[in-house]
Amino acid sequence: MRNVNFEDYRLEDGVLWLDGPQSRARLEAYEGGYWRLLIWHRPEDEKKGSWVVDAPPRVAATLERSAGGLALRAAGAEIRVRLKPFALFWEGLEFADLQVGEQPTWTTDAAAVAEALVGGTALREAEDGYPLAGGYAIHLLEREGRRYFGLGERTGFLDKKGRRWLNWTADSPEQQPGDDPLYQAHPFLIAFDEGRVRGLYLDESWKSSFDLAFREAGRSRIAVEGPTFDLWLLPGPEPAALLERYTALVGRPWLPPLWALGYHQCRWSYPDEQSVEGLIEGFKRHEIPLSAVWLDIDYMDGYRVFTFSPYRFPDPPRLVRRLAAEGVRVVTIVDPGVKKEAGYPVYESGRKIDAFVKNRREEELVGEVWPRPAVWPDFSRSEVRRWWGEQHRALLEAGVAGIWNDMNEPAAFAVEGDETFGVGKTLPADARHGARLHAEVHNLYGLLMSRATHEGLRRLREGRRPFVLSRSGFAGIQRYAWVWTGDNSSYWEHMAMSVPMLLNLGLSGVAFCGADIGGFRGDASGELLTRWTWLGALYPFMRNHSAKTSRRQEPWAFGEPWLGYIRQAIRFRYQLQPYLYTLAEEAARSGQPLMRPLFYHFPDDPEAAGVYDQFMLGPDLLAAPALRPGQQRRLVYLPAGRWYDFWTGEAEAGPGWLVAPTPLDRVPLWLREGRALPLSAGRPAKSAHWDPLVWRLTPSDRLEGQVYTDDGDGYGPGERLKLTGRFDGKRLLVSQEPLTEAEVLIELVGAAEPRAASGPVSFRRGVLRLPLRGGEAWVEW
Ligand code: MIG
Repeated sequence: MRNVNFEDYRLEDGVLWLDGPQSRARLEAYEGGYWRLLIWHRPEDEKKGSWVVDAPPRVAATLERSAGGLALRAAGAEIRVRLKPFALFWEGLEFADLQVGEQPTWTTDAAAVAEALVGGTALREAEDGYPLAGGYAIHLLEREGRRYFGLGERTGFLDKKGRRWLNWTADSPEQQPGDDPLYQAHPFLIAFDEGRVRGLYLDESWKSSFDLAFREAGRSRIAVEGPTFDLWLLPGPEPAALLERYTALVGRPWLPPLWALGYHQCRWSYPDEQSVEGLIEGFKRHEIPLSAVWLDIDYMDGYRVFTFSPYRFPDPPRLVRRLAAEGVRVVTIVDPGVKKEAGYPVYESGRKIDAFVKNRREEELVGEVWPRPAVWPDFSRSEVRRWWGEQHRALLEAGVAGIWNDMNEPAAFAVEGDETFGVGKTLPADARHGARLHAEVHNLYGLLMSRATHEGLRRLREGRRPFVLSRSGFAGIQRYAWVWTGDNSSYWEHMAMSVPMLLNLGLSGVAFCGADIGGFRGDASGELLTRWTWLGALYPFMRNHSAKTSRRQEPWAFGEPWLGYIRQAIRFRYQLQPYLYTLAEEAARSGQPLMRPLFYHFPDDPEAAGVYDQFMLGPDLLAAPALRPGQQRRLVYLPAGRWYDFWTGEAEAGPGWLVAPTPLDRVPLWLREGRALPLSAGRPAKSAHWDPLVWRLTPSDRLEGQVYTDDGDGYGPGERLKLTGRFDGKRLLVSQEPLTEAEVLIELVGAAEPRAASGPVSFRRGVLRLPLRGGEAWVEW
């Protein structure tokens, strides 16, 4: 690696251009306080575009020379640059020591790039420690007490400092605590210093790495193996502001259909019609609500995507209708691998448009995955995405409501030229996507596949919102798909790890995500499944899923007493729907995650920043799940303010730690003072016009709550209902606006028997209930 320095500079149209012997660079300012640093070498990269960024309007920066270098200002923000040795100073972050690969790998000749990047040292070194030979690297000087968050889906705890993380999507069939990378690649890092956050987004799809004070305690290193270095700097200072900015850049989720927020049941596999019907019977018999059944790979005819086995699923539309009558949807898996077989329409029509990825000799690249032999669509081309979207017609005509994209890292069991067979493979980095190398497109494969799926569903299911789940993804995946965390196991450790994993996914813009409840591999137990279902009731995506080789883990699999607790947890999920849906609408509007670490709302509380096994669900609920077998109690940290036990109404004053009991019939939850939480009666609802609507609140001097309501699907208008209240120590008065025709109830936790009230009062398990009539209700003590 050689150091990069710059010798000349000029300001042109408010953009700073830097020139040096090895590289050129540009520093641009954008509306919203963003800066973008682009470094390149090949002339054609001067115009480098982006696969995901929707750039806001550029603003002209002004330049001033100072003793230490250059000061660039735009819209109240400032960044300082030193040319030699190159350094950048921004928002308390200091970047220095910019390096370029010893043997620059970039040339205009794809074959030469492939040789250098792939055949040569780069990838091999990458495996044992990833120093990344080609490309660029920049260092970020460390500061004591700094924490790092984001980076998408990762093993480990909440703070990502002290390890190095690779961005290279990979199948990870047996996750271990130290594994990296997993299925997703999110080159988005949040640096947290004393309550203030800012973001770094490396807009590069090539393999990249973030070494966070690992090799050297004093500095971190961001490296990319491609020909350019494209870094966006995003100011906070609050986490919510940063998430809003980041998702404005890479995309926000769409408002999901309401049913997607319900409980999902999956298994590899429910292999035939009878097993699906038996499953539905089970849910009915045990009085457990259910939103969707998922069909894994065995529904297909010989793993041919977009087909049903004619023997096991002789009449899919009839099955879907029977399930619909019970309010249950069907979601089917679709893998990218297409069976290479003459006469198979998906293969034939794909070949007609030259849809498949090529090898280095420009022939169709052949490998094996579930179908053998298999070829892979090149989703980097828009005509291929369109063709792929069209293929969904067959499934949608059968009535399928959502699509599950798996194996899209892409995963392979075998590829031509490689004699070994086994899981964990991918396409060769020198495979061709048109003129591009797989090395450039690899990390985007899942994102682009989900995009094709999402856009196809939008076109083909007119007037209904798409639902797509994806295993792989890149920054911005939330625009097209929800994400689940892949093949975990039925370990208590994996349940515990799901909390920081999902929190960092949320902090990386993926608001809708979940882990397989009960664990995918291995054998669950009644207790594990109970605890996991209670935790999963708070995941943005709640799905129980298990592998072929695992013991059954449907809600009733372990009998009583577990079944009773699991039923309660799933019903509780439905009770939470109005709140979840309101948060979902906020996610679609401003990119805020549903599950948030404590520091998200309490950035100035140093104790909160370290908590990895508790979280906020939206701004109003704090959860501290039981994560250990036999657990009777656990430590809980409550940040500043008053908190009310969601179940008993008992009040606690934060900041401080308490020891809370962890009975099996609930997940420990606290309601923030002054908030009114919208709930439902706990049954699946056909629309988000909640009836009855239940406001759960605590007696505080000022109360506020909101709920988003609409048809629950489609693109009709929505409305926010607001609840406000006051309590003067004697009298509580609440009102809702606007009024609706639905029945509205008030639930007060932590209240004593009242003296008088505006309507009939009932008491149950410490909760006082009364109707809200004509938009108002009052209670007097
Ligand atoms: O090679 O479709 O992560 O959820 O059940 C395994 C079968 C392929 C991996 C997914 C898992 C799914 C399984 N798949």
